[in-house]
Amino acid sequence: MPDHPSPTTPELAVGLVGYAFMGAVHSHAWRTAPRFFDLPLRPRMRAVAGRDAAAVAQAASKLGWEESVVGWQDLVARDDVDLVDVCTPGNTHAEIAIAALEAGKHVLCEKPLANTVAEAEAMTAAAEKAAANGVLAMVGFTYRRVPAIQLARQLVADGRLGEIRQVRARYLQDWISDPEAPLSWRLDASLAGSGALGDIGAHIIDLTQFITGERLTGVVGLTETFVKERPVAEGFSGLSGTGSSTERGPVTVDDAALFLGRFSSGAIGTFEATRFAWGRKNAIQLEINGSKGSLAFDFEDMNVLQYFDAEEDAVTAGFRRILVTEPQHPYVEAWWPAGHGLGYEHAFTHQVVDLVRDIASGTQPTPSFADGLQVQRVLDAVLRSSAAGSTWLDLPAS
Ligand code: 4PW
Repeated sequence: MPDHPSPTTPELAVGLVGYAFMGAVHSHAWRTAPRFFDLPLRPRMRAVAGRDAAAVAQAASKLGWEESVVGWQDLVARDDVDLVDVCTPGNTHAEIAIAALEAGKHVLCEKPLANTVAEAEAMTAAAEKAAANGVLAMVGFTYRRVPAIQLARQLVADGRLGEIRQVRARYLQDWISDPEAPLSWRLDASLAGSGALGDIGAHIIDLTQFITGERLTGVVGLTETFVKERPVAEGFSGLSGTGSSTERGPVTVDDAALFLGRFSSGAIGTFEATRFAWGRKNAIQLEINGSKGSLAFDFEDMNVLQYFDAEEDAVTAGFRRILVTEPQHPYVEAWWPAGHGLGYEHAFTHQVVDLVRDIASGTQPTPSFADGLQVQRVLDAVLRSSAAGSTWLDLPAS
């Protein structure tokens, strides 16, 4: 049996910055992608960078990186790294990504692209300059790579929904519903930029635009912070952790964000992002109504896409539950037999597959930093609209 991937396939040496929840799932993706997909470049998990020498060394061994490095600067400066994968809080994205691009490294950057529009503009300018030299950048709106989401986009593009009229998008989690849940970096505006809005609302902005092929042209927003102070966190892993009982600190981001939006086609949408929806763990619920039918998706049942065809006989018409696990469905052929289903981590693997293929062929990966900047403008407008008492704000055409 030949080795897979073949040792003669040229290498793509990867350096990861950050090794918490996102760093772990990205590590899994880099390790898994070449084992299930034929790739033109062989990802090599060269080094992971972090601030604490002992912790980053332990992460390297646990997650499968050859070496650990203290400080992202040393990683970016290395000649034996071709791509820098940025999995740190948003306040560091611009500095790391721009330095990496200037050093001639391809970049994969977690979402939202940045904490401010100005940072996202600087990153996009750096990415556009680097692209002229064949150095490519992608922002990690990973849920695009869920097979059911890809299928939804295909159905819309094929005209199966007709003219898009309404979009209903909710991203619901509950991990801070308890007022004693500790302060994570995700609740600190200086690190995260915004709260539920940027962390999870950014995904539904990207997803609805991706599926419909439209851009938001204006929004009106309403945000709220229900719990203003929380125990200072001692340790955080994923979305849970412990807090000290004595010291408390301020929550400086939105706990929940609602907004209305208008799309370039004239379609209208409602959006909701919250981490206070008890019982909803990672519910990305999308519903799209067109002149000829509807689509519905819920990430908590992520292998399913619901499709209603309004042209069917009314007597038997109804939402069709499409199990998106057939080999003909996007990405699925590389995995398991029909019906065996994929999970959260597979979308990250698909993201790596597409990025590696684009780098090998010199194609601009999507979503690009320019796409990330456009989402950042929407986030910024929602916050500004809310602060101004929920007034309508138009977005620049881009
Ligand atoms: O999809 C979400 C992410 O973008 C995850 O549920 C957690 O929130 C981790 O980061 C964000």
